[in-house]
Amino acid sequence: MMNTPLCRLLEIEYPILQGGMAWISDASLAAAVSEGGGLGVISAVNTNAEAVRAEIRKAKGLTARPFGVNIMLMSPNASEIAAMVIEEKVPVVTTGAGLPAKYMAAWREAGVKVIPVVASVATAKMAARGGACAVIAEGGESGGHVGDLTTMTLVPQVCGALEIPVIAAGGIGDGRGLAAALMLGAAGVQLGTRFLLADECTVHENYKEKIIKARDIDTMSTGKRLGHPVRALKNPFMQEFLRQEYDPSVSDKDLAEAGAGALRLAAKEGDLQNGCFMAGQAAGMIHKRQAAAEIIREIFEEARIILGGAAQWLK
Ligand code: TUI
Repeated sequence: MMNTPLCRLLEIEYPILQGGMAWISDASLAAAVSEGGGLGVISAVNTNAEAVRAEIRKAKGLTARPFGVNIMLMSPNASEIAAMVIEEKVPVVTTGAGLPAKYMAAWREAGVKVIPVVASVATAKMAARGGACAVIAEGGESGGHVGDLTTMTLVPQVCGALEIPVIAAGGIGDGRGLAAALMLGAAGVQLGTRFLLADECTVHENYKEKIIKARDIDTMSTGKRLGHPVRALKNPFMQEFLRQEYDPSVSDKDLAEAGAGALRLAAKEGDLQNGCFMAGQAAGMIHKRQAAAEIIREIFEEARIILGGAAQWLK
């Protein structure tokens, strides 16, 4: 077991959150992570409030431990999902791609613990002032929608600016990453890519195989022109998207349309040509399938040894 301020805040055994991954993080994965002592998170990005409610109820049937829901604020269903999580008494909400200012009062009143993902110090400070109980500082090594800064530079700066617990995300794939994050001042970590290979993760087999085969240099980010770059594994879809991004004859609208639906094709259909296989740079260090509980246990054991030996360099 570990005991960081985040463990106490969220009532979890290990300070390890599972990232909310659109089309991927369902009740099966979230419940398995929570049962393993971390915080599982159901993604509410790709669907409407009733479908998310069904996943929440399914997760409640699989675990009595706390779990969270991730809301992507750019999603057209964000406000109905924001209301539904209160009805379902979801203990923790994480948010991405914006700040949840307009929902904060209702969530706080209902006792929901709100943990926004941030990619800069300014956004982190706004989140803390707005009543967040912790923030996830996500570096550009992460998969999906990414910010500019690296985890190594973002996390200590956010930790230096806030009083509330900071969770490090982006580029963390094992116990070395957890130990390093704690050294940077974080109270915990969030991992997405590693949990793609959890036995309980229902993503398409082709997605899992691509992660297993990925090398360090096999992700790329595209879409900066649209204001929200996305990191994913290199494949024909990503190469073509990059080509269109640099083609001035392609309008922003056409470019955005070229991206729509590609994540679903990857996650649900395993479409190797036309799918967008979002993944972080940690994909290169993730090679095996395991139960979610075993992933958490292994990360903790690795970190325990590293942290225990950390004083050896001191004279
Ligand atoms: O949200 C993510 N990662 C995601 S969302 C997603 S779904 C998607 N699908 C297709 C295209 C685009 C997205 C896939 N991956 N991570 C959390 C995150 N939030 N990263 C960066 C931010 C962020 C950015 C700006 C948070 C707050 C923010 O505030 C803006 C401001 O005004 O400062």
